[in-house]
Amino acid sequence: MTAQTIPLDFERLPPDAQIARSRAFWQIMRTRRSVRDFSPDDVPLELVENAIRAAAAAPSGANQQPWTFVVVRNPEIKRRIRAAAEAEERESYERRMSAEWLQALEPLGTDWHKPHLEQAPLLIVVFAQTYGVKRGAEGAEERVKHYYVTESVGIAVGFLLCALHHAGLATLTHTPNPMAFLSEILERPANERAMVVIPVGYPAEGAQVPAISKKPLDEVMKVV
Ligand code: IYR
Repeated sequence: MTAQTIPLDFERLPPDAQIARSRAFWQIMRTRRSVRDFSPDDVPLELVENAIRAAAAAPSGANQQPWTFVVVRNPEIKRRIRAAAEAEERESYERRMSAEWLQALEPLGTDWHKPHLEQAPLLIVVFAQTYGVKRGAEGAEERVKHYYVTESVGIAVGFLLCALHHAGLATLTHTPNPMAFLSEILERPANERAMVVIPVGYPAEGAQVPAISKKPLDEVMKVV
């Protein structure tokens, strides 16, 4: 069976428009920072829906789109996520993480306290579908192999962070370790594994961020 095709929807832009757009996008993205100090102001759900629509447009292995974005607005569920994350993080910071790791995190000033998990008006918890599930001929559940799951979800999370920032929202990528508690609290099925918790909202008045910088282009780009 050969693939069905449709005409590509693509507008070739004039070169100067391309330059202008590429610069404008860079100028937007260079101001993106991880925020740990959120205002309690609520976020219009449509902004989040549109950002998740953009994330879900990401390429994925065999176009299997192996992701689920759980939007948590319920304060009681946020509270439970914070409590469980802090319990794991406390164990990590006090026992599991190596001295080298703790030293690498020093410029960020992070510790096991995660008040932002409750302060932010919402959390997006991104789950990776490690395999798919379909109904077989006899109605029994069958597993469908998924390909490049981690890469696919990573790309979608990148799209999501860009979209939220572009919409004027602040985000944090939080990766409590281990993350199994998220499947329990959010009652996700056995084929899903939590990848990242993204608090979303507006920065608190006077929010501070670490004084860190990005590597210059010549350090990160090589042309051959
Ligand atoms: N997951 C912990 C530790 C942590 C690890 C890295 I690598 C970071 O860039 C930041 C934090 C936490 O969320 O605090």
